[in-house]
Amino acid sequence: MSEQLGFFAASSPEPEGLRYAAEFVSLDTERELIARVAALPLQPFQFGQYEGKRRVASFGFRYDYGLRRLQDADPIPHWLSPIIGQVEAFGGPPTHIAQVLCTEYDTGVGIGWHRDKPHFGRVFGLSLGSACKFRFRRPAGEKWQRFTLDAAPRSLYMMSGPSREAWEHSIPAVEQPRYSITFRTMAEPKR
Ligand SMILES: O=C(O)CCC(=O)C(=O)O
Repeated sequence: MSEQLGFFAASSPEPEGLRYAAEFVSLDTERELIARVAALPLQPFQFGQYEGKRRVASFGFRYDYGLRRLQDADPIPHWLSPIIGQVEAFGGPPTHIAQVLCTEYDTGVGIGWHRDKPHFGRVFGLSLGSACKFRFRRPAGEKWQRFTLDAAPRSLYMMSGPSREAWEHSIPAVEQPRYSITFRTMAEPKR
């Protein structure tokens, strides 16, 4: 766990494999990335026959909930290259980002409890525009063990190991518009 994560944690114990970096990008970069994401042809998140309220654009791959498999998506745009370089450096070698999801949350929109699809490996999330409560839970007997990360704008989180595989995560309705860019590696083949 990073020292910064301990500082921002609202409850404990924190999920193993979770790392957090405050001020991962500058205010100028945040403004630029928000403008880029807002200009994308964002579409309501499709969950089989259901539509989520958040609006998204996938690059590299997208998970099709109807077909239950990964599909190719548009290539990752060049404007994301510098930030991907930064994320890969944060992850350390041999981090290779293969999938990117850009998301827009309007005020009052969140994301329900889930774990990311097993096709993906580590998950990195850049928060832009406003803060959110990034909640974690995992079963503990008949109850849930819970943890909340206050994800500040311009911060990056990384989920790996148990924080990614054993804990679910969710974001309650945001109080101000929020954008996020999620960067994913592919899962390593099982031996
Ligand atoms: O917006 C975020 O930081 C999280 C997004 C997320 O959990 C997802 O798209 O699966």
